[in-house]
Amino acid sequence: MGHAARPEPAALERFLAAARATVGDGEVVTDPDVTSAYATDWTRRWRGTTSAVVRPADTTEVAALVAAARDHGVGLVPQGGNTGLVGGSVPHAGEVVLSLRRLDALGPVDLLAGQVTAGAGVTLAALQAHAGAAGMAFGVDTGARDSATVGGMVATNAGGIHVVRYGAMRAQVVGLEAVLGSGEVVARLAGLVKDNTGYDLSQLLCGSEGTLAVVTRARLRLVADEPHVVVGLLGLPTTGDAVALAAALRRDVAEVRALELMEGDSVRVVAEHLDARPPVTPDAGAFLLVEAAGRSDPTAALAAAIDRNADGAPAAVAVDRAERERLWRWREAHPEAAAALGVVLKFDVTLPTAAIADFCATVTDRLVAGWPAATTLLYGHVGDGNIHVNVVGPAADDEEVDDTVLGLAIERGGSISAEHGIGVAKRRWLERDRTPPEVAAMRAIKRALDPDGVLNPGVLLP
Ligand code: 2HG
Ligand code: ZN
Repeated sequence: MGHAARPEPAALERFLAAARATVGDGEVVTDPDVTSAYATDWTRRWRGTTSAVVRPADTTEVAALVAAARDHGVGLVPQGGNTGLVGGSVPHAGEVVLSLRRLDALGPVDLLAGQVTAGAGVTLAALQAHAGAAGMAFGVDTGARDSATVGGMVATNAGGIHVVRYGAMRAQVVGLEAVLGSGEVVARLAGLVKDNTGYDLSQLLCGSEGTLAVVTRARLRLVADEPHVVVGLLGLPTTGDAVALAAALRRDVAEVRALELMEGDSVRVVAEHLDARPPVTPDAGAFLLVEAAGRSDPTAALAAAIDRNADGAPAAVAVDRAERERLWRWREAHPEAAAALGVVLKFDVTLPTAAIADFCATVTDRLVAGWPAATTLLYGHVGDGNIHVNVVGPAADDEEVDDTVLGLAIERGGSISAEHGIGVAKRRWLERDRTPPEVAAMRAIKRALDPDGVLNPGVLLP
Protein backbone atom coordinates (compact mmCIF):
# COMPACT_ATOMS: atom_id res chain seq x y z
CA MET A 1 0.00 0.00 0.00
CA GLY A 2 1.05 3.56 -0.55
CA HIS A 3 3.11 5.38 -3.11
CA ALA A 4 6.82 5.66 -2.99
CA ALA A 5 6.97 9.19 -1.72
CA ARG A 6 8.80 10.78 -4.66
CA PRO A 7 6.36 11.21 -7.53
CA GLU A 8 7.22 10.16 -11.08
CA PRO A 9 8.06 13.36 -13.06
CA ALA A 10 5.49 12.67 -15.78
CA ALA A 11 2.79 11.80 -13.24
CA LEU A 12 3.63 14.91 -11.29
CA GLU A 13 3.23 17.09 -14.40
CA ARG A 14 -0.17 15.54 -15.09
CA PHE A 15 -1.21 16.16 -11.48
CA LEU A 16 -0.03 19.77 -11.60
CA ALA A 17 -1.98 20.37 -14.81
CA ALA A 18 -5.10 19.04 -13.11
CA ALA A 19 -4.32 21.15 -10.03
CA ARG A 20 -3.95 24.33 -12.13
CA ALA A 21 -7.27 23.62 -13.80
CA THR A 22 -8.83 23.26 -10.35
CA VAL A 23 -7.37 26.12 -8.30
CA GLY A 24 -5.96 28.44 -10.97
CA ASP A 25 -2.32 28.94 -12.00
CA GLY A 26 -1.58 31.43 -9.22
CA GLU A 27 -2.39 28.92 -6.48
CA VAL A 28 0.02 26.24 -7.68
CA VAL A 29 3.43 27.36 -6.51
CA THR A 30 6.63 25.68 -7.67
CA ASP A 31 9.20 28.43 -7.02
CA PRO A 32 11.62 26.82 -4.53
CA ASP A 33 12.20 30.18 -2.82
CA VAL A 34 8.54 30.14 -1.82
CA THR A 35 7.95 26.42 -1.35
CA SER A 36 10.97 25.77 0.87
CA ALA A 37 9.21 27.38 3.86
CA TYR A 38 6.50 24.71 3.53
CA ALA A 39 9.08 21.93 3.60
CA THR A 40 10.71 22.67 6.96
CA ASP A 41 8.85 22.68 10.25
CA TRP A 42 9.35 24.81 13.35
CA THR A 43 11.99 22.48 14.79
CA ARG A 44 14.29 22.72 11.71
CA ARG A 45 14.94 19.04 12.52
CA TRP A 46 12.41 17.94 9.92
CA ARG A 47 13.15 19.25 6.46
CA GLY A 48 12.26 17.75 3.15
CA THR A 49 11.65 18.85 -0.38
CA THR A 50 8.44 19.53 -2.20
CA SER A 51 7.67 19.71 -5.88
CA ALA A 52 4.81 22.16 -5.42
CA VAL A 53 2.47 23.83 -2.97
CA VAL A 54 -1.20 23.86 -3.96
CA ARG A 55 -3.59 26.27 -2.24
CA PRO A 56 -7.27 25.37 -2.68
CA ALA A 57 -10.02 27.80 -1.70
CA ASP A 58 -12.77 25.43 -0.63
CA THR A 59 -13.85 21.85 0.02
CA THR A 60 -14.81 21.17 -3.59
CA GLU A 61 -11.31 22.10 -4.73
CA VAL A 62 -9.75 19.95 -2.01
CA ALA A 63 -11.85 16.97 -3.13
CA ALA A 64 -10.81 17.49 -6.76
CA LEU A 65 -7.15 17.66 -5.75
CA VAL A 66 -7.31 14.46 -3.70
CA ALA A 67 -9.02 12.70 -6.62
CA ALA A 68 -6.31 13.95 -8.99
CA ALA A 69 -3.59 12.81 -6.59
CA ARG A 70 -5.15 9.34 -6.64
CA ASP A 71 -5.46 9.33 -10.42
CA HIS A 72 -1.84 10.27 -10.93
CA GLY A 73 -0.22 8.52 -7.97
CA VAL A 74 1.06 11.65 -6.25
CA GLY A 75 1.41 11.91 -2.46
CA LEU A 76 -0.18 14.89 -0.70
CA VAL A 77 0.89 16.43 2.60
CA PRO A 78 -1.96 18.45 4.16
CA GLN A 79 -0.60 21.50 5.95
CA GLY A 80 -2.03 24.32 8.06
CA GLY A 81 0.18 26.66 10.07
CA ASN A 82 3.11 24.22 9.92
CA THR A 83 3.70 24.49 13.65
CA GLY A 84 4.06 20.71 14.07
CA LEU A 85 7.10 19.35 15.87
CA VAL A 86 7.31 15.73 14.69
CA GLY A 87 7.75 15.96 10.92
CA GLY A 88 4.07 15.22 10.29
CA SER A 89 3.28 18.41 8.38
CA VAL A 90 6.20 18.61 5.96
CA PRO A 91 6.93 16.68 2.76
CA HIS A 92 9.88 14.33 3.06
CA ALA A 93 10.58 13.34 -0.52
CA GLY A 94 8.95 15.62 -3.05
CA GLU A 95 5.28 15.12 -2.14
CA VAL A 96 2.96 18.00 -2.97
CA VAL A 97 1.97 20.23 -0.07
CA LEU A 98 -1.77 20.85 0.18
CA SER A 99 -1.98 24.14 2.07
CA LEU A 100 -5.36 24.67 3.74
CA ARG A 101 -4.72 28.21 4.89
CA ARG A 102 -7.16 29.79 2.43
CA LEU A 103 -10.07 27.89 4.00
CA ASP A 104 -10.35 30.57 6.65
CA ALA A 105 -14.08 31.30 6.89
CA LEU A 106 -15.69 31.58 10.32
CA GLY A 107 -19.42 31.04 10.79
CA PRO A 108 -21.68 32.84 13.27
CA VAL A 109 -21.44 31.87 16.92
CA ASP A 110 -24.46 29.83 18.04
CA LEU A 111 -24.89 31.04 21.61
CA LEU A 112 -27.51 28.49 22.67
CA ALA A 113 -25.50 25.52 21.45
CA GLY A 114 -22.20 27.21 22.38
CA GLN A 115 -20.70 26.30 19.01
CA VAL A 116 -19.13 27.73 15.87
CA THR A 117 -18.08 26.35 12.49
CA ALA A 118 -14.52 27.21 11.46
CA GLY A 119 -12.61 26.56 8.25
CA ALA A 120 -9.45 24.45 8.42
CA GLY A 121 -7.26 27.49 7.77
CA VAL A 122 -8.59 29.67 10.60
CA THR A 123 -5.80 30.40 13.06
CA LEU A 124 -6.33 29.66 16.72
CA ALA A 125 -5.90 33.37 17.51
CA ALA A 126 -8.61 34.32 14.98
CA LEU A 127 -10.95 31.68 16.43
CA GLN A 128 -10.31 32.94 19.96
CA ALA A 129 -11.00 36.53 18.89
CA HIS A 130 -14.19 35.51 17.06
CA ALA A 131 -15.49 33.60 20.08
CA GLY A 132 -14.48 36.49 22.36
CA ALA A 133 -16.41 39.02 20.28
CA ALA A 134 -19.55 36.96 20.96
CA GLY A 135 -18.83 36.80 24.70
CA MET A 136 -17.61 33.19 24.55
CA ALA A 137 -14.16 31.56 24.51
CA PHE A 138 -12.44 28.58 22.92
CA GLY A 139 -11.21 25.84 25.24
CA VAL A 140 -7.81 25.14 23.66
CA ASP A 141 -4.86 27.49 23.84
CA THR A 142 -1.20 27.00 22.96
CA GLY A 143 1.89 29.12 22.47
CA ALA A 144 1.57 28.62 18.69
CA ARG A 145 -1.83 30.42 18.66
CA ASP A 146 -0.91 32.98 15.98
CA SER A 147 0.07 30.35 13.37
CA ALA A 148 -1.59 27.05 14.32
CA THR A 149 -4.79 26.43 12.36
CA VAL A 150 -8.03 24.61 13.16
CA GLY A 151 -7.45 21.85 10.58
CA GLY A 152 -3.98 21.04 11.86
CA MET A 153 -5.12 21.24 15.46
CA VAL A 154 -7.90 18.72 14.76
CA ALA A 155 -5.62 16.46 12.73
CA THR A 156 -3.06 16.39 15.55
CA ASN A 157 -5.56 16.52 18.44
CA ALA A 158 -3.64 19.53 19.76
CA GLY A 159 -3.44 19.87 23.53
CA GLY A 160 -1.82 22.93 25.08
CA ILE A 161 -2.19 24.77 28.34
CA HIS A 162 -5.90 24.44 29.21
CA VAL A 163 -6.40 20.69 28.79
CA VAL A 164 -6.61 20.27 32.56
CA ARG A 165 -9.89 22.20 32.43
CA TYR A 166 -11.43 21.72 28.96
CA GLY A 167 -9.72 18.70 27.39
CA ALA A 168 -7.70 18.58 24.18
CA MET A 169 -8.94 19.38 20.66
CA ARG A 170 -10.85 16.11 20.46
CA ALA A 171 -13.10 17.26 23.29
CA GLN A 172 -13.98 20.45 21.37
CA VAL A 173 -14.95 18.73 18.11
CA VAL A 174 -18.70 18.24 17.68
CA GLY A 175 -18.41 17.33 14.00
CA LEU A 176 -16.20 17.70 10.95
CA GLU A 177 -16.27 18.11 7.22
CA ALA A 178 -13.39 16.31 5.56
CA VAL A 179 -12.20 14.85 2.27
CA LEU A 180 -11.27 11.20 2.71
CA GLY A 181 -8.23 9.72 0.99
CA SER A 182 -10.72 8.19 -1.44
CA GLY A 183 -11.63 11.73 -2.58
CA GLU A 184 -15.13 11.52 -1.09
CA VAL A 185 -16.48 14.24 1.20
CA VAL A 186 -17.94 13.40 4.61
CA ALA A 187 -19.66 16.11 6.65
CA ARG A 188 -21.30 16.25 10.07
CA LEU A 189 -21.59 19.96 10.77
CA ALA A 190 -25.12 20.38 12.16
CA GLY A 191 -23.73 20.59 15.68
CA LEU A 192 -25.85 17.79 17.09
CA VAL A 193 -24.43 17.07 20.50
CA LYS A 194 -26.59 13.98 20.71
CA ASP A 195 -26.05 11.86 17.62
CA ASN A 196 -25.83 8.10 18.16
CA THR A 197 -25.77 6.89 14.59
CA GLY A 198 -22.86 4.52 14.42
CA TYR A 199 -19.13 5.13 14.12
CA ASP A 200 -18.10 8.66 14.96
CA LEU A 201 -15.99 9.51 11.92
CA SER A 202 -15.26 13.02 13.17
CA GLN A 203 -13.65 11.70 16.34
CA LEU A 204 -11.74 9.09 14.35
CA LEU A 205 -10.13 11.87 12.32
CA CYS A 206 -9.00 13.77 15.43
CA GLY A 207 -5.35 12.86 15.86
CA SER A 208 -5.13 10.96 12.57
CA GLU A 209 -2.30 13.28 11.46
CA GLY A 210 -3.53 13.83 7.92
CA THR A 211 -3.24 10.14 7.08
CA LEU A 212 -6.96 9.38 6.61
CA ALA A 213 -8.59 12.58 5.41
CA VAL A 214 -8.09 16.29 4.86
CA VAL A 215 -10.10 18.23 7.42
CA THR A 216 -11.81 21.17 5.69
CA ARG A 217 -14.22 22.51 8.36
CA ALA A 218 -14.89 21.85 12.02
CA ARG A 219 -17.94 22.35 14.21
CA LEU A 220 -16.43 23.33 17.53
CA ARG A 221 -17.65 23.61 21.07
CA LEU A 222 -17.12 26.96 22.80
CA VAL A 223 -16.80 27.58 26.53
CA ALA A 224 -18.01 30.45 28.71
CA ASP A 225 -15.76 33.46 28.76
CA GLU A 226 -14.08 33.80 32.15
CA PRO A 227 -12.81 37.34 32.34
CA HIS A 228 -11.35 37.16 35.86
CA VAL A 229 -7.93 35.56 35.51
CA VAL A 230 -5.17 35.14 38.05
CA VAL A 231 -1.74 33.58 37.59
CA GLY A 232 0.56 32.35 40.33
CA LEU A 233 4.19 31.33 39.98
CA LEU A 234 5.84 29.44 42.81
CA GLY A 235 9.36 28.25 43.49
CA LEU A 236 9.58 24.84 45.20
CA PRO A 237 12.48 22.78 46.52
CA THR A 238 11.84 19.73 44.29
CA THR A 239 9.85 18.51 41.30
CA GLY A 240 7.97 16.19 43.65
CA ASP A 241 6.89 19.20 45.73
CA ALA A 242 5.63 20.93 42.57
CA VAL A 243 3.61 17.86 41.55
CA ALA A 244 2.09 17.57 45.03
CA LEU A 245 1.20 21.27 45.09
CA ALA A 246 -0.36 21.03 41.63
CA ALA A 247 -2.62 18.24 42.90
CA ALA A 248 -3.63 20.24 45.98
CA LEU A 249 -4.44 23.36 43.95
CA ARG A 250 -6.52 21.36 41.52
CA ARG A 251 -8.48 19.93 44.43
CA ASP A 252 -8.96 23.24 46.22
CA VAL A 253 -9.55 25.72 43.39
CA ALA A 254 -12.39 24.87 41.01
CA GLU A 255 -11.31 27.61 38.58
CA VAL A 256 -7.83 26.17 37.89
CA ARG A 257 -7.27 25.99 34.13
CA ALA A 258 -3.50 25.66 33.76
CA LEU A 259 -0.89 23.83 35.84
CA GLU A 260 2.60 24.09 34.36
CA LEU A 261 5.80 22.61 35.72
CA MET A 262 9.29 23.89 34.95
CA GLU A 263 12.42 22.37 36.39
CA GLY A 264 14.70 24.91 38.05
CA ASP A 265 17.64 24.21 35.74
CA SER A 266 15.40 24.73 32.71
CA VAL A 267 14.18 28.07 34.00
CA ARG A 268 17.81 29.09 34.46
CA VAL A 269 18.46 28.29 30.78
CA VAL A 270 15.46 30.48 29.90
CA ALA A 271 16.81 33.21 32.19
CA GLU A 272 20.05 33.24 30.26
CA HIS A 273 18.16 33.37 26.96
CA LEU A 274 15.97 36.25 28.15
CA ASP A 275 18.88 37.87 29.93
CA ALA A 276 16.69 38.26 33.00
CA ARG A 277 16.70 37.07 36.60
CA PRO A 278 14.65 33.93 37.22
CA PRO A 279 11.34 34.92 38.80
CA VAL A 280 10.43 34.49 42.45
CA THR A 281 13.54 32.70 43.63
CA PRO A 282 16.49 32.06 41.34
CA ASP A 283 17.63 28.78 42.82
CA ALA A 284 14.37 26.79 43.17
CA GLY A 285 14.50 23.12 42.24
CA ALA A 286 11.23 23.46 40.36
CA PHE A 287 8.65 26.09 39.48
CA LEU A 288 4.89 25.68 39.28
CA LEU A 289 2.75 28.09 37.28
CA VAL A 290 -0.96 28.01 38.05
CA GLU A 291 -3.70 29.91 36.27
CA ALA A 292 -7.27 30.17 37.48
CA ALA A 293 -10.13 31.86 35.62
CA GLY A 294 -13.78 32.41 36.48
CA ARG A 295 -16.96 34.44 36.05
CA SER A 296 -16.11 35.98 39.40
CA ASP A 297 -12.62 36.70 40.70
CA PRO A 298 -10.80 33.52 41.83
CA THR A 299 -7.82 35.45 43.27
CA ALA A 300 -8.80 35.10 46.93
CA ALA A 301 -9.51 31.37 46.54
CA LEU A 302 -6.17 30.79 44.82
CA ALA A 303 -4.22 32.87 47.35
CA ALA A 304 -5.84 30.99 50.24
CA ALA A 305 -5.08 27.63 48.63
CA ILE A 306 -1.46 28.62 48.09
CA ASP A 307 -1.19 29.70 51.74
CA ARG A 308 -2.75 26.47 52.91
CA ASN A 309 -0.71 24.12 50.73
CA ALA A 310 2.57 25.91 50.14
CA ASP A 311 3.00 28.09 53.17
CA GLY A 312 6.19 30.08 52.88
CA ALA A 313 7.02 29.08 49.30
CA PRO A 314 8.27 32.06 47.30
CA ALA A 315 5.37 33.11 45.09
CA ALA A 316 4.33 35.84 42.67
CA VAL A 317 0.66 36.42 41.90
CA ALA A 318 -0.55 38.52 38.95
CA VAL A 319 -4.01 39.71 38.00
CA ASP A 320 -3.20 42.52 35.60
CA ARG A 321 -2.89 41.23 32.00
CA ALA A 322 0.65 42.52 31.39
CA GLU A 323 1.83 41.10 34.69
CA ARG A 324 0.22 37.74 33.93
CA GLU A 325 1.89 37.64 30.54
CA ARG A 326 5.20 38.44 32.20
CA LEU A 327 4.84 35.33 34.40
CA TRP A 328 3.65 33.18 31.48
CA ARG A 329 6.65 34.32 29.45
CA TRP A 330 8.87 32.21 31.72
CA ARG A 331 6.95 29.15 30.62
CA GLU A 332 6.27 30.01 26.98
CA ALA A 333 9.90 30.96 26.26
CA HIS A 334 11.11 27.41 26.95
CA PRO A 335 10.88 26.17 23.33
CA GLU A 336 12.59 29.26 21.92
CA ALA A 337 15.30 29.23 24.59
CA ALA A 338 16.07 25.61 23.64
CA ALA A 339 15.97 26.42 19.91
CA ALA A 340 18.44 29.26 20.43
CA LEU A 341 20.99 26.66 21.56
CA GLY A 342 20.72 24.49 18.42
CA VAL A 343 18.53 21.83 16.84
CA VAL A 344 16.39 20.40 19.62
CA LEU A 345 15.45 16.75 20.08
CA LYS A 346 11.90 17.11 21.37
CA PHE A 347 9.76 14.71 23.34
CA ASP A 348 6.27 15.12 24.79
CA VAL A 349 5.62 12.13 26.97
CA THR A 350 2.78 11.55 29.44
CA LEU A 351 3.35 9.82 32.76
CA PRO A 352 0.96 8.54 35.39
CA THR A 353 0.93 11.10 38.21
CA ALA A 354 2.84 8.90 40.62
CA ALA A 355 5.70 8.50 38.13
CA ILE A 356 6.23 12.15 37.10
CA ALA A 357 8.89 13.24 39.61
CA ASP A 358 10.87 10.03 39.34
CA PHE A 359 10.73 10.20 35.53
CA CYS A 360 12.17 13.71 35.58
CA ALA A 361 15.03 12.71 37.90
CA THR A 362 15.83 9.47 36.09
CA VAL A 363 15.70 10.89 32.57
CA THR A 364 18.04 13.68 33.66
CA ASP A 365 20.48 11.15 35.14
CA ARG A 366 20.42 8.98 32.02
CA LEU A 367 20.86 11.91 29.64
CA VAL A 368 23.74 13.33 31.69
CA ALA A 369 25.40 9.90 31.74
CA GLY A 370 25.02 9.37 27.99
CA TRP A 371 25.52 12.95 26.71
CA PRO A 372 27.43 14.89 29.37
CA ALA A 373 27.71 17.99 27.17
CA ALA A 374 24.01 18.18 26.27
CA THR A 375 21.56 20.71 27.68
CA THR A 376 18.20 19.29 28.77
CA LEU A 377 15.07 21.28 29.53
CA LEU A 378 12.16 19.65 31.37
CA TYR A 379 8.83 21.41 31.55
CA GLY A 380 5.22 20.79 30.69
CA HIS A 381 1.58 20.54 31.47
CA VAL A 382 1.87 18.76 34.80
CA GLY A 383 -1.91 18.72 35.34
CA ASP A 384 -2.07 16.33 32.37
CA GLY A 385 1.06 14.38 33.36
CA ASN A 386 2.62 15.77 30.17
CA ILE A 387 6.36 16.44 30.37
CA HIS A 388 8.29 18.07 27.52
CA VAL A 389 11.88 16.89 27.29
CA ASN A 390 14.04 19.15 25.08
CA VAL A 391 17.60 17.94 24.48
CA VAL A 392 20.14 20.13 22.69
CA GLY A 393 23.62 18.96 21.78
CA PRO A 394 23.36 15.40 20.41
CA ALA A 395 23.16 14.98 16.63
CA ALA A 396 19.64 15.47 15.23
CA ASP A 397 19.58 11.84 14.09
CA ASP A 398 20.93 10.31 17.33
CA GLU A 399 18.22 7.74 17.93
CA GLU A 400 19.75 6.62 21.21
CA VAL A 401 18.39 9.79 22.76
CA ASP A 402 14.91 8.75 21.59
CA ASP A 403 15.45 5.30 23.02
CA THR A 404 16.52 6.74 26.36
CA VAL A 405 13.60 9.14 26.77
CA LEU A 406 10.78 7.17 25.14
CA GLY A 407 12.01 3.89 26.58
CA LEU A 408 11.84 5.33 30.09
CA ALA A 409 8.35 6.75 29.49
CA ILE A 410 7.09 3.31 28.46
CA GLU A 411 8.96 1.64 31.33
CA ARG A 412 7.08 3.92 33.75
CA GLY A 413 3.66 3.25 32.27
CA GLY A 414 3.47 6.41 30.16
CA SER A 415 2.80 7.31 26.54
CA ILE A 416 5.39 8.30 23.92
CA SER A 417 3.28 11.23 22.78
CA ALA A 418 1.02 13.42 24.88
CA GLU A 419 0.19 16.04 22.28
CA HIS A 420 2.66 16.45 19.40
CA GLY A 421 1.80 13.12 17.77
CA ILE A 422 3.84 10.44 16.04
CA GLY A 423 4.67 12.08 12.69
CA VAL A 424 7.86 10.56 11.40
CA ALA A 425 9.73 11.31 14.63
CA LYS A 426 8.21 8.48 16.67
CA ARG A 427 6.99 6.15 13.92
CA ARG A 428 9.61 3.56 14.83
CA TRP A 429 8.22 3.66 18.34
CA LEU A 430 4.52 3.22 17.67
CA GLU A 431 4.67 -0.55 17.99
CA ARG A 432 6.35 -0.28 21.38
CA ASP A 433 3.56 1.91 22.71
CA ARG A 434 0.52 0.32 21.00
CA THR A 435 -0.27 -3.41 20.86
CA PRO A 436 -0.12 -5.43 17.60
CA PRO A 437 -3.94 -5.67 17.35
CA GLU A 438 -4.18 -1.89 17.78
CA VAL A 439 -1.62 -1.20 15.06
CA ALA A 440 -3.31 -3.76 12.79
CA ALA A 441 -6.65 -2.00 13.33
CA MET A 442 -5.03 1.33 12.47
CA ARG A 443 -3.61 -0.13 9.26
CA ALA A 444 -7.01 -1.51 8.30
CA ILE A 445 -8.59 1.90 8.85
CA LYS A 446 -5.87 3.55 6.77
CA ARG A 447 -6.48 1.12 3.90
CA ALA A 448 -10.23 1.67 4.08
CA LEU A 449 -10.20 5.47 4.05
CA ASP A 450 -7.08 6.11 1.94
CA PRO A 451 -6.97 3.06 -0.35
CA ASP A 452 -4.10 4.33 -2.52
CA GLY A 453 -2.10 5.80 0.33
CA VAL A 454 -2.01 9.33 -1.10
CA LEU A 455 -2.43 11.21 2.19
CA ASN A 456 0.70 11.99 4.21
CA PRO A 457 2.63 8.91 3.05
CA GLY A 458 5.17 7.69 5.56
CA VAL A 459 3.61 9.48 8.55
CA LEU A 460 2.32 7.73 11.70
CA LEU A 461 2.29 4.07 10.62
CA PRO A 462 5.64 2.30 10.54
C1 2HG B 1 4.68 23.62 24.68
O1 2HG B 1 4.00 23.13 25.57
C2 2HG B 1 4.62 23.02 23.33
O2 2HG B 1 5.35 24.65 24.85
C3 2HG B 1 6.00 22.85 22.71
O3 2HG B 1 3.95 21.79 23.36
C4 2HG B 1 6.90 21.96 23.50
O4 2HG B 1 8.67 22.63 22.06
C5 2HG B 1 8.27 21.77 22.83
O5 2HG B 1 8.93 20.77 23.10
ZN1 ZN C 1 2.98 21.37 25.20
